[in-house]
Amino acid sequence: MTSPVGSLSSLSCRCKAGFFAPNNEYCTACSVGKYKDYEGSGYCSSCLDGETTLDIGNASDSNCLCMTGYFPANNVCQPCPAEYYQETLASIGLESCKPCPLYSNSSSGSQSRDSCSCLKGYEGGSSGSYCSICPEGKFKGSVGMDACQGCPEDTFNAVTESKEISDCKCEPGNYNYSLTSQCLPCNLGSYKPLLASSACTPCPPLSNTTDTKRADLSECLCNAGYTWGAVSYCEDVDECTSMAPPCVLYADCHNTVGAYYCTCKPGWEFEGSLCVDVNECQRLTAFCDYGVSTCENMFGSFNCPCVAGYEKSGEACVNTNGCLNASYVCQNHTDCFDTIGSFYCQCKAGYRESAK
Ligand SMILES: [Ca+2]
Ligand SMILES: [Ca+2]
Repeated sequence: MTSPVGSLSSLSCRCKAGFFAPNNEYCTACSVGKYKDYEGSGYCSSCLDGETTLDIGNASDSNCLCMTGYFPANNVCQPCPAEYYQETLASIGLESCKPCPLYSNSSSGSQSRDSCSCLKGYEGGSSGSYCSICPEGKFKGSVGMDACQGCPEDTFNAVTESKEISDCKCEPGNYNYSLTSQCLPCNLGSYKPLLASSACTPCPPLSNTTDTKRADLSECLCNAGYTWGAVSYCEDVDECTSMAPPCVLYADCHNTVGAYYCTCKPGWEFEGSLCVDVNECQRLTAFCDYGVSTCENMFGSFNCPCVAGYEKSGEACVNTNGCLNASYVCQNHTDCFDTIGSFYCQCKAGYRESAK
């Protein structure tokens, strides 16, 4: 405070430039952002909009400098444009506004790099970069430094830089249930190979899956009795011609679509799972001519052998002409006479039986 020589009281004192006297008492320095460029009473003036001072007690408006976030242009302080920031006083021009780091932006007049926020689809602080791309399987729908969010359960996005949760599609093996917008596992008998919120595809005819949530056609397995085929996805297995005969000994195999069955050969019948011989003689199903033949059981069949004195003629038993087979038995001068089942010799006329 200065006072004219001989002043009688402090009221005669005048504040120096850069100082003012609130309530006309002691002189006080103009605060930051203000100046007073004359000696005497009066108040400090504010710097222009966008300007401030480095310290207090400024005596000239030349001490008013552009604030952080502003730069001087045509003697006026203007805010740095969006996507830039400026963190020092006394900037010298637009070039003192620095661009935000890659993948971030700011509002105009930003005062520090911290005002730069990662764009949608980018997260802050990971992998050494200021902002990093959201990797596959994650998204970020807001501007800011927070981390990318993972896709919801059973969903995935196959793109980077995702900004929308809607990029998350149902993973293979899952489909989008329209009522709840949730991904649900494909039902038994269906599959879905795509990363998409689409429906599951039914397995081809005659095939099925062993579990839900299947992603590939190859998990549609042919039903029992069918096998993967050249014409249709699943075709009948001909079990009868397969490497291992499916029927027991003495049985015939019959193929059907999707199955097969076995029957015992003629003359054989099932006893449990085995085919055993039918005893046609015991069963009285063998129609032998019992006057001239008997019944003889055989494996898988039977026989009707002729009784003594009869012989087979085709299927029938006929009397054996004993004279044809045994003519040598009758001596000279005898005639042979055939009988049913035998023969006898008789002396020709004029001869008599000699003594034995
Ligand atoms: Ca079959
Ligand atoms: Ca038999």
